Amino acid sequence: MDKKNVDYSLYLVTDRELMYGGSIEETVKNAVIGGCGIVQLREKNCPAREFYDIAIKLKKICGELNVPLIINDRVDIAIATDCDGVHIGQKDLPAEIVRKIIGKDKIMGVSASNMEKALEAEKNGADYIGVGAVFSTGTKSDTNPVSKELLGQIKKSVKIPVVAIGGIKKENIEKLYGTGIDGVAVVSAIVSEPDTALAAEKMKKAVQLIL
Ligand code: TZP
Ligand code: MG
Repeated sequence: MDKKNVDYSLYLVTDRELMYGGSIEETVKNAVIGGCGIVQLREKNCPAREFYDIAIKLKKICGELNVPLIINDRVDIAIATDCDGVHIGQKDLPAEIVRKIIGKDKIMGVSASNMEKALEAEKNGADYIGVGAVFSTGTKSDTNPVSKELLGQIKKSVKIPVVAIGGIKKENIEKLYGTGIDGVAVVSAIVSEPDTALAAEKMKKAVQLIL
């Protein structure tokens, strides 16, 4: 995996509780077949062993399909499974410490919902930033709203890729047009749909119109 060549345009974030049906392996596989270029394993309230076991299975699937697998929050699990990277938020370990732990070749994504945190994330070694919530979402409760204007300003102010997140659907994605973002990260718009591959395919087409 070359972290310089990651396709951030459609970024899948998992949540088993929101899946329409099927296994997490099938869901991820179909989402990637449908067009997701990167996958984040994000399972809240998941015991370490279970998290590890899922990560191992997804690593095989993502590896075969040639897309990076990123682990949310858990630096230990990212290292234990030798996944492609880790995604951390403002309540997780500090970015500069995570960078030291994982080394320079792994991908580190950092969530930021304001300019200060975005600039800080870049300075501390983030490879990309996740910016949101750009729309209202039922998937995560403690989100800060990010306006289209702020999203565009953040994109202009950093050199690393910016991925928008939060309530993004194929029906509202056009509202992000003109912000210059590098991609959108979605949970429910893909995993909660009955046909995962088709949902990803439609999202991919919609996102290509705004990038
Ligand atoms: N971070 C900010 S909003 C969000 C996360 C993980 C949830 C996005 O989920 P959805 O279902 O795409 O709104
Ligand atoms: Mg986190």
